[in-house]
Amino acid sequence: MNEIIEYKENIFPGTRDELISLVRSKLSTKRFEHVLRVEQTALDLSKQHQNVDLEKVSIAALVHDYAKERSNDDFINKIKEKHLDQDLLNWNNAIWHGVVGPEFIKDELRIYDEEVLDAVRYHTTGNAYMTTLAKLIYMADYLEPHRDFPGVEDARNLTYHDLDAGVIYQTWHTLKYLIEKKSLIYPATILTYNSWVAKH
Ligand code: DGI
Ligand code: FE
Ligand code: FE
Repeated sequence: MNEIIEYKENIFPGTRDELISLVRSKLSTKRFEHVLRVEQTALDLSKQHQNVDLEKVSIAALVHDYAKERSNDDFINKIKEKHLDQDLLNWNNAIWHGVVGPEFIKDELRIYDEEVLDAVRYHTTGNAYMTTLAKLIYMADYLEPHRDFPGVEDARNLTYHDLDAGVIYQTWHTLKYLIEKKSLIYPATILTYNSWVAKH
C-alpha cells in the first residue's frame, strides 16, 4: 500500500501529484518507478525516527534521481554556468546526477530547501555529515524492494533496526565494490568511508 503525503510546507510550490508529473516527464518508466519505490521505502524507514519531516522525505526521494538522464553536455554546461568546482568536469553521470542534480532541481522544480538539496547531493557518495533525512534517502535508494544483491535482506534488517549501522554497511560495501572494479573513487566517497567506517 502506498503512503501519500499531502504537501503543506511549500517546499515545492505545488502538490505531490504535480511534482510526480514533472519528475515522470524527465525519466524513463523504469527509473520513475524506482523513484516511487525509494519514496515509499524512505517513508517506511522514517517510522523508526522521531522529528523527521515526512514532506521533505517524500520530496527528496521523488527528486533524488531527477537529473540522472541528462546528457553529459547538459551537466558540463550547468557546472560552467553555475561556476561550480571545475574539478567536477573530471567526473561523470554517476557523480554528477547527485552533486549537480540540485542545480536542475532548483532551476526547473523551484525547490530550494537546502536540507532536501543536500539529501540529493549526498545520495550516491554519502557524506561525513548527514542529517537523518539524508541518511534515509541514502539508505532507501540502496534498499528499495527491487534492489537485489547478496546480503540485501541483512542490510534491510540492520537498517530498520539502526539507521547509522545501515549507512556504515552501505559505505563499506560500495567502496569495496568500486575498488574491486578498479573504478575511480570520488573524494567525498573516501571522506564518507573515513568518517563512518574507518576505526580512528
Ligand atoms: O542512481 P541510482 O542507480 O539509483 O543509485 P546511486 O545514485 O546510488 O548510484 C549508484 C552507483 O554510483 C553505483 O553503481 C556506485 C556508483 N558510485 C558511488 N560512489 C562512487 C560511484 N562511482 C564511482 N566511479 N565513484 C564513486 O566514488
Ligand atoms: Fe542516484
Ligand atoms: Fe536512485
